[in-house]
This record gives sequence, structure tokens and C-alpha cells, in this order.
Amino acid sequence: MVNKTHWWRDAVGYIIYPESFQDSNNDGVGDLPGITSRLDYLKDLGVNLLWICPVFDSPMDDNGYDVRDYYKINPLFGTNEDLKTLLDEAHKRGIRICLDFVLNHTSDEHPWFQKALADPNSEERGFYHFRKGKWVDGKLLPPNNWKGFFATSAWERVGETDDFYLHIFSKKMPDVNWANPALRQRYYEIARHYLDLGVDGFRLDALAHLAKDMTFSDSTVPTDEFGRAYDPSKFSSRPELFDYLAEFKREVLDHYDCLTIGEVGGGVRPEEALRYVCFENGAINMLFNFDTAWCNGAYGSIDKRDDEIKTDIIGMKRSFESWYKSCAGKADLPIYWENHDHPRVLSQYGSTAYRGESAKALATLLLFMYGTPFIYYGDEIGMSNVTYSRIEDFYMDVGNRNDVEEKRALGYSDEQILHYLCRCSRVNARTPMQWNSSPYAGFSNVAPRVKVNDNYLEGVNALDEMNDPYSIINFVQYAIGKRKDPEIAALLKKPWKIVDMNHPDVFAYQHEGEDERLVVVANLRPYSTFFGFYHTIRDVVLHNYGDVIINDHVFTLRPFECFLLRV
Ligand code: TEU
Repeated sequence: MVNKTHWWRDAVGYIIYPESFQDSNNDGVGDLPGITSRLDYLKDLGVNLLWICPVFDSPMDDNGYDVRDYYKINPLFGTNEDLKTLLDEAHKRGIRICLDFVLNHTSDEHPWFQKALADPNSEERGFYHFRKGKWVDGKLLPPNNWKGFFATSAWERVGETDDFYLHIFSKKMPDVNWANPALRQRYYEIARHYLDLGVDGFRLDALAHLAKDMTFSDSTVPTDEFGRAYDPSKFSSRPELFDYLAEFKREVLDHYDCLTIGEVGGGVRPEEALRYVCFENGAINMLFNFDTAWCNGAYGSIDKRDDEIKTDIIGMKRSFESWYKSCAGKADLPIYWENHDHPRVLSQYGSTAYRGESAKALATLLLFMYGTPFIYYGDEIGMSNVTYSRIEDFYMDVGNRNDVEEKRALGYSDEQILHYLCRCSRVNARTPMQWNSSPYAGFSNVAPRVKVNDNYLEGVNALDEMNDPYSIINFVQYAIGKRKDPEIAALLKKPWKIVDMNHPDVFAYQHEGEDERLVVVANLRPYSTFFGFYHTIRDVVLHNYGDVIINDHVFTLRPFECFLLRV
């Protein structure tokens, strides 16, 4: 075992979706040399930990989350040598890199799956979940009624046989069988390979789902119009999973000073999360959950009007508080507003009408809370959702393609579906980084695979913002610098709590030191509100308006007005 230094506790993370960050060879797709070319930008911003979404060889059915060869970099993104260069150049700048490690499933084009299909008696057949379908009234049905995350059955029939294979994501992404020790060893070998190469850790994709209910019995939750049951409990946080993770830790992770962040969706509760991440015997270091990613009622909201989408700020505060109370002192926590699976946070919780104010308020809340903050690429310049005019513009995502098919079958109009996608699609967070106002926002010299958001021509780009002293990016850079101020860094480690939990518009919290507090006050509404404040202000460390309005201990907080105060 090696001595773990927990270096991530002082890190500021940054999430990169590689195909949309920087295209270096003008094929319209971002790549590893492109990321390398932007390391100085990232260093100047102040981030020192990157989570890069998958870059391994893939047919790109799910944009890299369908891995065809774990030992080869996708030629779209570069070469294995490019990865080594990126690692070396990042480390020279004090930046560590976590790769996205997809270990719940492979591509159906992976050699393991191809062998499993070709030879039912092969070792590889046991690397996946193959089960017989059920004949009912002369019709062959899937082994059970499980529905996957991509709006389809979780089963796909194998040709004309009675066999089906399990896929909780797309049919081109067969789930692997973690109950099989030989399969687990294959993944441990892959992990060692990259850790030995110098990768600093992994974001572990869909980690909650590695163990399944191996009875494969029908779910008893209500089924949808097609008789399918969406029941993540059948493949989320199941007991056997923790045995697998303990083995992964024992055989691999304990031997490297590496960071592991599990993606643990499926509704994991904070108290359950400790089984994954607690200091005593958790197998991984942190986990991303989704409790604070959809606090505005937008999730699955195709039937809702725009005026029904409103941030439940009290609910959001309660979520952050619940995770803190469950985990503080027992486990490390990441803090993030969004990743590549969510709409842009500025459109979710901020406002394009108050782009600068709301982006700065959201950044302040993120950077001075507890745990390790992760900025999603483009949030530092206030990127927001797209306004595509065609459903087909969302088709780069298999989840959206399946969703459109299902919604059309349910009778929704294309206009309703398009409006819903513009509000909720994860494609919103996958548009090219907006570097400047040159064609294609300086991302590429050719039309990118994912259409650029046109607002790069309206100043929403890094270069224009760098030239504006009051821009979002200059605010974020300054704020990250403030995190490194020794007195503020010390206060950030003090006990944290919400201030005025029941205020419906303001998200305020504090860190309480021995003789001073660090306080964030943020109005998360596009209208003014009042906020009682009974401390003597020693220093306004950050503020996103030009002046301060406080009378008789009451702040008048203008739209998205926020402060970082020492009191
Ligand atoms: O997402 C995982 C995922 O979609 C589920 O875990 C779900 O989010 C959660 O349980 C809901 O509560 C990861 C990647 O982030 C995503 O981009 C991929 O499409 C997916 O896995 C398949 O690899």
C-alpha cells in the first residue's frame, strides 16, 4: 500500500468534454493535443485537476462511453503518445488528470462482446449478461420488464436466437458481468495500465450499476405505456457491488496515490454514500450524485410550461446540507453544478438576462462551499443552453435519439419535443468551447460535429471576456485565487452551515472560524429581494455589483447579487 496524500482536498477541478474543447487538427472534433494547447489557459484560470470524459477507442454511439478498445486512444482524439504528452505537460504545470473509466459496459464492437456472440461457450460469454427470453402467446419477450436509462427495454435479442443481452444504456453498450472474477481482473489490469502511465485517477462511470439483481426477476414498480419498468434499484448500489469495490481497492487502488470519483446515480442517499467513500473503509474517494443537478423541476418536464420551471432554492439548500451533515469529517465531497449529462447551469439556475451576475453568483456558491469544486468547461465564461431549431441537431446523443422516438410514439409533437430538448438535453452542455469570436468560436477551422452556440458572437467567449475587467472569467479567476489566500483557505476548512434556510430566494452559507466567519450570500432570483444580516462586515472579498445596499442590517439584493464576506 502507498501513503495517500489526499491531494484532491486542495484542488479546483475542471471537467472537459474532449470532443468539444479544442480541435487541433481541424476535423471538427476536439482532441488531446487541443487540450494540451490549452493547459496554460487552465493554469492561468487556477484549476489544477482535470476530469476528461472518455477518450478511448469507440464507435461513438454514446460519444465515447461505449468503449471498443481500452488500450487505444480514439483516433478522433489522437494517439496514445498524445495522452502521454498531455500527462507530462499537465504535470509540468501542476495539473493532475483523471480519466473517465467506463467499467459498467463495453461497446458491442469490443472484441470481448464479439467473441461472446460468436461462441456461446467462450470465456467472454460470461463477461456479459445473456439470458433466455420468454415465449408468451407465440411471442418472444425479453427476460424481464426492466427499462434502461435511454428510453428502451434493457434487453436486446441476439439475432434470431432465444437469447437476449442486458444493456441499461444503449443497445450498443452491453453491460459487463462484475459477478465474474475473470472479468473484474480484466478491468483491474486496465486501471493499472493507466495508473502506471501516470494518470492521477479516474472518474468511474455509472459505478452504482456494476452489480445487478442476478435473479433478473421482473420489477414490481409501475410500468410505462410499453410495459417496461424503470427501476434503478435492480441495478444500483446493490450489496454485492461493495464486495467488488473492496477487491478493486485491495488489488489496485491501494497501490497508487490516485483519486477515484464514482458516478453514483440511481438515487443514492447521503447515508448510503458512506459505504462507497467513508475514510475508514470506503473503496473510493468521492462520489458524484445528482441531488443538486435538477432542483428546478426540469427533469422529465416535457409536460411543463416554462413558467413552471423555477429553482427550489430551499430544496437545493437542504440537499447540500444533507450531504454535508452525512459526510463531513467522514468522507471527501466534490461540489459541482453540472457535468456533460445536464443542461448548462446558467440556464438551469441562472439567467441569460443576467448572464454576468448569475454566472458569478453560481461560481461563488460553488467555489466557497465545502469539498472539492469542479467547474464544468465553459461555465467560467457563462456559456448557456443552445437554441437549436431542429430536433436533428440533438441527434449526436443516442439518449436524445431514443427519447425522441419514445416521445413521438407517445403522441408529443415535434414542437413540444424540440422545446423540451432545448430545456433539458445534455447536448446543451456539449457544444464547442467558445474561445473567441472568429468562425466556430476559435474551436476549429471547420464546422464542428456539435453545432456552436451562436452567442459566441455576442461576447460569450474567453477572449472578449479576458479583455473586460468585469467579465465572468476574470471574476472566476480572481475567486479561485482567493481560495488560495491562506486565511480564506483556513476558513474554508471550518464548520459549514446554511444561513437562513427558509429564505425562498437566497442561498447563503457560512464557515465559522474561532473569531471570524466567511459568508456567501447569493440571491438566486432574477428579481430583487431582502436579506437580514446581523454581522459586522470586515471585508467584502467578492461582489458582483458596483455598490452595496445595506440599511439597518437588511441587504437589498438585486437580481443574482452575491457577496463573499469576512465578518
Ligand atoms: O451516466 C450514468 C447514468 O446515466 C445513470 O447512472 C443515471 O445518470 C443515474 O443513475 C440517474 O439517477 C454515465 C455517463 O455520465 C453518461 O454520459 C453515459 O451516457 C452513461 O453513463 C453510459 O456510459
